[in-house]
Amino acid sequence: MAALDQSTDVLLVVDVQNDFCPGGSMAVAHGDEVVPVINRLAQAFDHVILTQDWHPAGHSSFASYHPERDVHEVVEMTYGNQVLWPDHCVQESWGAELHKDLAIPHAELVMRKGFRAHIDSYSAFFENDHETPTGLKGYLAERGLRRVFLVGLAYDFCVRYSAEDAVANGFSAVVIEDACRSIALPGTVEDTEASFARLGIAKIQSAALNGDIAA
Ligand code: VGL
Ligand code: ZN
Repeated sequence: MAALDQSTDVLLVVDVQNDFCPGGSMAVAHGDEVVPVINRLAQAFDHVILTQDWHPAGHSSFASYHPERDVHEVVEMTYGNQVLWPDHCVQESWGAELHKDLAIPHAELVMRKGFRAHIDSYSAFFENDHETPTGLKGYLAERGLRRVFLVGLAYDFCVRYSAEDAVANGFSAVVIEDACRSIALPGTVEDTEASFARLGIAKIQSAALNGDIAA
């Protein structure tokens, strides 16, 4: 693992929100355990960006929007297949708030995504049609940020798709495994691992950056 370059490296903290932590509507097992790991890691980076899943009430990715459908069923949308989720991260709700113990005062951008009623957005770069941009690509490019370290929730959805879009758009991507937790629907973690291997997305442990964190 090459040392960090503070002018071109950025930490992308994905969706560390109440609804993805224990007690939330779409809790990821042990989701809250990433918080102290991420707080510590953030000290190693000059540049930190947070993402926030930010859905209007009645969002089309919610199972409750689809009569006769259950959570985790897959439906066909105009832009492709969409897994249906419990209502989560509704704009201005407690569940959409970032975890209260996340402590990254120097984070320079909070990128909200998933706010269009009829399209979901797993990736921090593009919505699930893979073409509607969030603006993150332009932000990184304009700031000269070229290597994206990814942490957060969930490993097999929003972290995965963000890492894939990072490399597809000319950035390099490094996923810090112990700073992520998975939703783990059948096959989703395995698919994520296979995709990372195929695309050359590096996986590291947070300890690999210990040398970059001031004692
Ligand atoms: C996520 C599914 C739906 C995530 C967000 O943050 O991984 N997954 N919305
Ligand atoms: Zn969502």
